[in-house]
Amino acid sequence: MNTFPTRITSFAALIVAGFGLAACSGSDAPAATPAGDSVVIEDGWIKSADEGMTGAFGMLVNSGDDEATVVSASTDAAARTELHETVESETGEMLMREIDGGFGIPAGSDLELVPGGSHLMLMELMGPLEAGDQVSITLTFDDESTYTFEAPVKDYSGANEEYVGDEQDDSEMDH
Ligand SMILES: [Cu+2]
Repeated sequence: MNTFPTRITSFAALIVAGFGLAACSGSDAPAATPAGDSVVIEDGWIKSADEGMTGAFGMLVNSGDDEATVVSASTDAAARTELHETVESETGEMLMREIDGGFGIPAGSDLELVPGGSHLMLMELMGPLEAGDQVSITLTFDDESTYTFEAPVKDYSGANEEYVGDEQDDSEMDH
């Protein structure tokens, strides 16, 4: 028995099916919106400072359908930028430290970066940041997308929490 014609037919059907899948995948299964396109900052600002380090604040708003997680941040104004949270020590002192796992912003919700709470920490400032200056900051998300915004520098007397890495535990700085 000769099955050759049958094999040809099924092989051709497979090819057609394969093309069909390829043609459909673009429209039927769109990739999730990058976090960097779903998140914006509202009322972003940076505390003025002559040197050393300072904080950046604002409301991160996520209009996307998925949780967005900020995993790192950078700016030309500082040698490095960390994501900080503020916690209360056993003695009731407010201390800030790098947050584990980044800043999570729930879908359709927001995360407030405020003095005394979570914030971006600009470390090793490249120069003085004076009220009225504009600083560009880029956030990177866990899906590797990015979002860059401009924030004004403002004078502010608070946000002086002690940094855990400063003197309490020098090993915190070695990363
Ligand atoms: Cu900090």
